[in-house]
Amino acid sequence: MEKSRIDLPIGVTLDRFIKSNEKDYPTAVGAFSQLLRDIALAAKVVNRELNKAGLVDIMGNVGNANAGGDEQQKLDMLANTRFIRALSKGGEVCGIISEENDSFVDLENDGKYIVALDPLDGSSNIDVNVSVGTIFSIYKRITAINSPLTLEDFLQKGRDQIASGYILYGPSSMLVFTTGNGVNGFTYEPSLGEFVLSNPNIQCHEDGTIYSMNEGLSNSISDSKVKAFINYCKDNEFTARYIGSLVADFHRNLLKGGIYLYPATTKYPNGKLRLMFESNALAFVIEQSGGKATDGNMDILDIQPTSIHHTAALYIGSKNLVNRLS
Ligand code: P6P
Repeated sequence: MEKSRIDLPIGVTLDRFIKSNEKDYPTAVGAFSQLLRDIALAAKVVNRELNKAGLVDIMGNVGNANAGGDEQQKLDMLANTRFIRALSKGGEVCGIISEENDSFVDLENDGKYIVALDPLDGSSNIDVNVSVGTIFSIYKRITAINSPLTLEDFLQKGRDQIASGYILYGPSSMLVFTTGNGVNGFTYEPSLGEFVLSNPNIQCHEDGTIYSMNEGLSNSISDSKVKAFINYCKDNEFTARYIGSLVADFHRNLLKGGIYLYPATTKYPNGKLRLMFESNALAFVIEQSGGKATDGNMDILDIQPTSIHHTAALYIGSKNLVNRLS
């Protein structure tokens, strides 16, 4: 007989999950756990603002562009402020780089961690009520605590991340992250104000029949491997799905199998997507779930960033599909 709701457990909250997995981080138990909680808190605040975006004067753009050339939306700036404020108050993070800031933000504290952040990815979709996301990476600082932060602390390879993940603000909002011990997904329960474990130990299918690319750019792509791959997808009647929000496309492909492609184009000869704010975090998640992420030549996680706003081509998702492009 089906269990009544009375008998059903609430489930494993993020707090309980972090506490029960602290053994994975004996050297950083309290600080690291608190940092994850600070990210979850900021995500709840941003989620609340997004849910009422159509009702308050928070839509549209602020009239200038970020370092990557993207038109900054009002909600980009709100999300950026909320995450920086939550991490600053939490005290575990000493420095932040963000897609919305030209240079690094020194929080002037003795925290051990560095955070790289895309506070609101896909934000051009907000005005039309399409899912958007936050992407984050966590690194350990390199320079001595209480010494001045330098670019060395921030220009770290993705392989050096100690954790990464994303929040997907969709029909339901989810927090998906890895600390190097697999990938777990938590669904936000607004009536409780809790992220509850809903997708334990996510595994990415080795194969898939979904491809996500802006095919309107096809004539400005010179890479013959990409052209051949798109033809392969069409010859095999793959499903084309492109939302225009990397987090939403990535999450679907993570759960169902598939590949997201953003090659080098005439407009973006070094690729559009930001290594430090988008690709590294998702590459860590996809590798931890059994998938793969490259720029067409090497693993994303092995790329040495040359600047905070370093861009690269991105092919990410099911291992056997990404291998066709590498
Ligand atoms: P295009 C959003 O700006 C973003 O970084 C990703 O979320 C998205 O997949 C991509 O760019 C969309 O780019 O050139 O297809 O509009």
